[in-house]
Amino acid sequence: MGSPFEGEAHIGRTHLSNYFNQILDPSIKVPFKPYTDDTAMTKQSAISLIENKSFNAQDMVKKFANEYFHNPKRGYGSAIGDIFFNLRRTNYADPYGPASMQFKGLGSYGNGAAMRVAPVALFAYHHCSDGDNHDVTPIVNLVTDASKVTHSNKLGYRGAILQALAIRLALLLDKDDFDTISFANELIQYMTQMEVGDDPDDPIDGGKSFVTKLELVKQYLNSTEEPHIEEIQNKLGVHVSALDSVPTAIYCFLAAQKPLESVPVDCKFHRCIHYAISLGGDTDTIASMAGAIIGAHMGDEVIPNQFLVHCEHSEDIRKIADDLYEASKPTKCER
Ligand code: F2R
Ligand code: MG
Ligand code: MG
Ligand code: MG
Repeated sequence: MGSPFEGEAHIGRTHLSNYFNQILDPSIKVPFKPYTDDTAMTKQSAISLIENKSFNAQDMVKKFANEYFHNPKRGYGSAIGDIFFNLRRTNYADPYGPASMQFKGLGSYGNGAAMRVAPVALFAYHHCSDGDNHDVTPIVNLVTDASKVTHSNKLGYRGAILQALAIRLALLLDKDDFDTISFANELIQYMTQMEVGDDPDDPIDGGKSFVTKLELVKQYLNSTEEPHIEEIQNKLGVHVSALDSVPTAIYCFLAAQKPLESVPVDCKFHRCIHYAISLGGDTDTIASMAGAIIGAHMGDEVIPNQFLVHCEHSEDIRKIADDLYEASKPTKCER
């Protein structure tokens, strides 16, 4: 739903309200929304977990590559295609090799691992819970492995871990009432542990911190006034890097828990997606990540049916979600 606005810096309020009004009005015929790389890779992550009943790196990258070669025109990141070409050329011998060599060995810090992580997070939550919902080690390990096949830069895979931990927390929350600041604080605690030992003077990524971004999220939540869009664009970020988009998606989920002056909409799910798109920039990805978190929190029954009828393959995706639930029935987690 966010894809028609991807890359736009300013999206007019009336323009966006009209977009949603048309989607919600069954009598108006509007163009069907094809899914982009975000959904393409989310689908294939889920299908691989379903077929293998576990994470299989080689199978998952093969599925990503097959989907990409079937239709490469779904707005993929400009570097990720090289990974698929190299994997296919080497017959998928080393599923982590091509990603680790990108960007002169630094790896991608794009948000591509975070944007597709929902099935991995849901699978780990259900499959590896082992009666202990406090231990996040299984989910962190599984997400790291599933991310590094394309995103070996620590900012890339940590963004996926943060998104997965937000999905896990959203599943654990009370549906009607929860404290948004405590939610942010819990994520800050996990990311602080992860960032221990980072060199603040590292010439490449020194000082780049998810904790700093989450502190900003807290500041916005504590403020009585809604932050200006320019403030969010410039400080929190609305870009293709995981650092400049995952905390923003989490903020959209948390901000949408209360009425928003800029998005006067009663349905929380709609408010969240609408708000995420209104920020501009990487609209399809930020909206889909915010949607994954609010979906985990509220369940699929809150998604307006009129949204679903406009989205390509929404019926297939519902079936994949049910199959994922079955395939992830709890066992003791092995790793
Ligand atoms: N790519 C887009 N949108 C732009 C064009 C879409 C348009 N609709 C069209 O087709 O005309 N969207 C998608 O890309 C994002 C996910 O990207 P992903 O999977 O992380 O890809 P990639 O290529 O690995 O990283 C994205 C870019 O980030 C920069 N970058 C990453 N790591 C870097 C590093 N270590 N050094 C320097 N730059 C780095 C590069 O520019 C990468 O190309 C989502 O928005 C998805 O919707
Ligand atoms: Mg996309
Ligand atoms: Mg994944
Ligand atoms: Mg995008």
